[in-house]
Amino acid sequence: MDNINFVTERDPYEKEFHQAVAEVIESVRPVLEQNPLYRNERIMERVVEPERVILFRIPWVDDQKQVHVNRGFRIEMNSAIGPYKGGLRFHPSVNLSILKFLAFEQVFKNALTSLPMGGGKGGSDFDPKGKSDMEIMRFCQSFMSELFRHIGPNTDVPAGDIGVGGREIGYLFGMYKKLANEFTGVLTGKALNWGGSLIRPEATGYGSVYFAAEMLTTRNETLEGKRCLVSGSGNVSQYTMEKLLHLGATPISFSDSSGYIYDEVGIDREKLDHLMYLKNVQRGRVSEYVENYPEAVYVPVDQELDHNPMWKDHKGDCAFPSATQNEINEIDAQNLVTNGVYVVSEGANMPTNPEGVDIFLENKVLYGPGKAANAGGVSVSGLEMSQNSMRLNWPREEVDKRLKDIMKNIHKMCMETADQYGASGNYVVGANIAGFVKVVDAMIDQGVV
Ligand code: NDP
Ligand code: 2IT
Repeated sequence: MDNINFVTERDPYEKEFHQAVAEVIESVRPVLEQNPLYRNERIMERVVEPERVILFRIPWVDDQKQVHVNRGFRIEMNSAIGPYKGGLRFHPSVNLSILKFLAFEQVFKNALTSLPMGGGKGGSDFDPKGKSDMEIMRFCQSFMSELFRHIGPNTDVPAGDIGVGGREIGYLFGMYKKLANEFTGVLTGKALNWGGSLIRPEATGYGSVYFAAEMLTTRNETLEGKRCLVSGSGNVSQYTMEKLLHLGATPISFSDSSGYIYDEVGIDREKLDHLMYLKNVQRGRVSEYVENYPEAVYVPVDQELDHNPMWKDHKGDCAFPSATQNEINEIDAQNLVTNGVYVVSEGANMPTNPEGVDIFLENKVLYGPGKAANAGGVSVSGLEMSQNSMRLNWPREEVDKRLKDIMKNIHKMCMETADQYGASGNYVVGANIAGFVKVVDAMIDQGVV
């Protein structure tokens, strides 16, 4: 039970899921060795098996009256410490393996927040790119017309992820409310005037920067003056850049799946506002940025290359991978180290492959793995759930302070746990063990169910 074979044999095609499980198994091996109870209770076998997987048909009609069929999923992974909680991803690459890896990571991430949330993830292989608002609405309504019977404010509370932002949460919520005949906090990431929380849109990016700042304090440094490579250009990336600016750092890049922008002199407030308009209102591509800022360069990236030139061709101090899984392989990790990067805070989920992680650790990079560094998003989702239950709204300063405190606490917990297991400075070991122990102890308390 403490090697990955039993998982790969059972589900041979789920390679992203294997990757996520293998990392946790590796980290928690000393814990299993010290606690025979975990082995006797078959805890590893239990924790890798989702409590429930829901798979459904999503038929919808496009603007040309053509019928399409997509596939919908919800992985209800683990409810030992609270209702299932985690985002929905709409992207053509979505499949069972990707959602199981995300749900598995979510279980331990949510445990680290110290809020009462279990783990889940869902979504569809639907591609929102190029779709009209009405097509998005019809798709979301069809998706929710099946999902609604499986979720609820005390059962399973979805939110956004890639391809699911404020617009989609609105359409999903409207359909849920109609079908359930109930106005309730069943989704997070809602707009402010109908139950959303201040700081939720900002939370993942802000949290990832707060985590980087905490890691830097261990070397008596701050983010002030640091040059930061950021990837992605969506929700997480944008608010990562915003918080970097607040703290006196200089973001110098961002990207999408077609290529990246490098802006040598830095992306300032005005440029970031323009990017936010370009992405969130015009729903354009990052290549269009150079039309307004010709001093920046746009570099198209061939996804088939064995490395990403954004991580190779530019010097920096910090990297904030905030696009998607496995965007940094071992070549990229080595290139980053060679270019002087010594802080990596993962806004995305599992953006670095295992060989890349080893390179960061061998080179003493301050490396914050996604399940710790990007936990700010789901933390403020948890705070949105609390506000919904109390039927009140906290002011911006209050939510931001709570977010900052949670990120500090996660950092401390990871550090202390790593120290305790002889792996000082290794946030991967710290995060995996701290999250794992909390969840599996709750499972044991609750019996074999
Ligand atoms: P968005 O949809 O807002 O943005 C996604 C960004 O990543 C886009 O720039 C997109 O480019 C790029 N991207 C997506 N897929 C790929 C791919 N296969 N190759 C290259 N680039 C890609 O999503 P978010 O910002 O919300 O999510 C980004 C990451 O952060 C994900 O890993 C997500 O799981 C994680 N995360 C998100 C949280 C949240 O609260 N939203 C919380 C914690 C983690 P393009 O437009 O070309 O597709
Ligand atoms: O990966 C993640 O933590 C998210 N997409 C956010 C989940 C949430 O429930 O806010």
